[in-house]
Amino acid sequence: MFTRRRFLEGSLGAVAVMGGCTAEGQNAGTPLPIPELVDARKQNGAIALVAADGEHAFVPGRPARTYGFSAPYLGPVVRVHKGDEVEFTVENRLDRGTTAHWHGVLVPAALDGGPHLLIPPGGIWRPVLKIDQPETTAWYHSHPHGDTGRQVYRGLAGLMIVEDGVGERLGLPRTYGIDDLPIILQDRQLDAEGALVYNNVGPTRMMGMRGNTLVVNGAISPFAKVPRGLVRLRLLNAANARNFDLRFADGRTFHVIASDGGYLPAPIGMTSLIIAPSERFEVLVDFSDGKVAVLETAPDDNMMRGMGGGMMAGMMESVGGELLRFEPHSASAAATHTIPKTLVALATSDPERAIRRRRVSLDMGPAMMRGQGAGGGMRMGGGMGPPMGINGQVYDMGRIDFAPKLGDTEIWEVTPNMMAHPFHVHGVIFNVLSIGGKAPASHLAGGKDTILLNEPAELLMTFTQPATPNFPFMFHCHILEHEDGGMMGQYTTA
Ligand SMILES: [Cu+2]
Repeated sequence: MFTRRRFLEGSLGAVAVMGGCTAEGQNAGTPLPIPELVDARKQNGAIALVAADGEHAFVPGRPARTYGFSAPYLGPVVRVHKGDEVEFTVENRLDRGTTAHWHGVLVPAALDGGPHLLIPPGGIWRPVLKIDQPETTAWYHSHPHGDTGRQVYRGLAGLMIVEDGVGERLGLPRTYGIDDLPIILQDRQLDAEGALVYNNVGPTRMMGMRGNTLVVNGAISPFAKVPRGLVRLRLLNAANARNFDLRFADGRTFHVIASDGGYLPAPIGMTSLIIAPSERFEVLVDFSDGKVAVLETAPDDNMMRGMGGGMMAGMMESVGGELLRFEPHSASAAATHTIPKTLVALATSDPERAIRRRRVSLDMGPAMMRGQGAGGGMRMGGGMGPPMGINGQVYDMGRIDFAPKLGDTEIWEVTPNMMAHPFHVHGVIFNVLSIGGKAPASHLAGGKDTILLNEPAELLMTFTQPATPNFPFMFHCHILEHEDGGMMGQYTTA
């Protein structure tokens, strides 16, 4: 269905011909790039990140202008440990303001790297993060209001690993770059010269920036040599807008062991997995049979409905095909062959503890045009085009939308409009009580910070991190063009 040939024809034909290197069967391909691992404990608890311009060749020999954190594109994998204090130094060598948001890391809002913590060009930001949460895969990315989509698209993102020793005790694969692999999934629009194309108008504005080319850790259709045994993939969807619908070409079962907030109670065998922008899943894949295995994605069918949405959807890229090929070594035996039967019991959260319910409507199109709510209506969000908002209101850095108290437990009833939206809340790990009136699928039943919603959902959350009017937490759609367009709100816990 999604053969390599079709992928090349569908998404890369022009570039491939010009590159002259992709005749089927002749191209050894690109090795999967493995970002540098920076472990805070090996750096005396101090980690430096420099946001700067770079050059990165998505298509070999055709460098594109990019951004990166201490790298030409993307950034190092940063490993931190529960109980430690880590001093970050984030330097901005770009010609415009940026931020570094620690997505999925529970820290006070004044250290969270949201839009209120803009680092001006030439500036340096030094947050000290106290790491206090269970083992998980998080990430970091820039988050300046109105420019997040463009900056992340250019490369300002990286993976972050929080460790507390549980994975080691469970005997999970943990040799970085060997049987523990960072897998950063993105799509990019490349022109005939291999350069990045970005726009935020028309259909892109409405449905988010999508691309004609699938990339993994910045490489097109790379391969990874893996040991014959269990390999752990830390999957991150760092695309601006598209969902990936993952499966192996041979239909093999893989086991989901963790989501955004950490481990699930037990591994869940699956043959396909949808991962929305900013979600993370850790999966175990068994390569003991020694056969080459191809990870691929179906095209993304999350497009706008109604009001000309169908016509606009037809103008959008929706690429499916090969993401990454795994080639097991015949000589290399893996350290791990056994999938644990159980992992970590879920932290029980009792809906009875909730002291209030809030309604959150993710609005675009008619809901915004009608001007529901004060300050909504035709007011423009960031960028060009019709406004987007939450509860009828375009995001405003000076307005606090919700003000729960520290320690409160609440249920948020979140309703998506016009299309599915990946909803993200800063400063909490929440539990999904229901989606469309039903309990969530078991791989979505653990701690989450982002959930893809095509139907109304109930999210249960307890506020443990301080947030003030000067430094509030964000909640928003993680389709970055929706966020930049105003589909974002903010809350305090003072
Ligand atoms: Cu959205």
